[in-house]
Amino acid sequence: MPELILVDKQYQEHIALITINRPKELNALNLQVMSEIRDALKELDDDDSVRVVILTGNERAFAAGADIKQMAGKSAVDMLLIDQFTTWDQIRKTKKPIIAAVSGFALGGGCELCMTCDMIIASETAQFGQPEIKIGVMPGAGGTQRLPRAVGKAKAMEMVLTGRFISADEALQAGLINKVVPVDSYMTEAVRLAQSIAVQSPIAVQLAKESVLKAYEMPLQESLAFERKNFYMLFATEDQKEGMSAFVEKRKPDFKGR
Ligand code: DAK
Repeated sequence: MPELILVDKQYQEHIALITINRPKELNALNLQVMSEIRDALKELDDDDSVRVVILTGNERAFAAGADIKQMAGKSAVDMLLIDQFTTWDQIRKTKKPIIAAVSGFALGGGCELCMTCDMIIASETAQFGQPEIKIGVMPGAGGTQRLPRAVGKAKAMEMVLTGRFISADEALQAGLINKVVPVDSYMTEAVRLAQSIAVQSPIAVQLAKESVLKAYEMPLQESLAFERKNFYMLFATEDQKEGMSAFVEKRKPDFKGR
């Protein structure tokens, strides 16, 4: 049983919720939290009743970064042997869409964890930042790579080199997040987005997610070829027949994920 996160497999129909639960430490991501998130995502990925996952913290903090107290005394060799990257890579490989519902601080590893998710819904109080520079290091879980792809080089460079936090509004304008809503409705908004994905064909959603991610990982010609194969593959599914028949018959499709 996880101790530092809460997992609700049936938060809503087809929607699971993972809540990071270290409120006193502003949800600092120690090794145990990250392993528990990884394990929960793997279990939810394997569960056909789940179609979308929401990852959240609490109103004050999504996560204020990796646990500085746990990292402070580590040597380079300790960090290498702990090999946190494998855990982060496994999270990135989750097949189902993950929506980060963010309020308060999303800093350092917390910001990187949001960016490892597929979409971000933020409350007006959310603050995003990569403040690692202020403690003598730099982002290590994708912050120097995913942030510039999301907000462009100039803003990413400023955030990474000065540690400045940006507000939810600035993050929205910069293209880092999907939507900003009042603090009392960020979970409702995340659920609304999750529901609009959960009604689609799960298999099409999975292949579409995989294809969009390739836009960041491959040269254009290769990712276009990848997209094409996934597109063809969907014509082998019952959901494609159902989706197109339903359109022609003017009814709602009933997707089974087959
Ligand atoms: N780690 C550990 N404890 C933290 C923490 C953190 N990141 N952030 C906050 N806390 C703890 C505080 O120590 C405090 O604990 P007590 O003193 O009460 O025991 C409690 O949470 C409340 O925090 P504050 O008293 O500081 O609250 P304030 O409202 O005054 O300030 C703050 C909130 C978020 C501005 C401040 O706490 C802060 O600056 N926190 C640190 C933010 C930060 O620097 N984050 C980046 C950490 S480095 C990797 C993957 C990821 C990473 C690295 C490698 N690999 C895959 C290899 C990531 C690195 C990082 O994230």
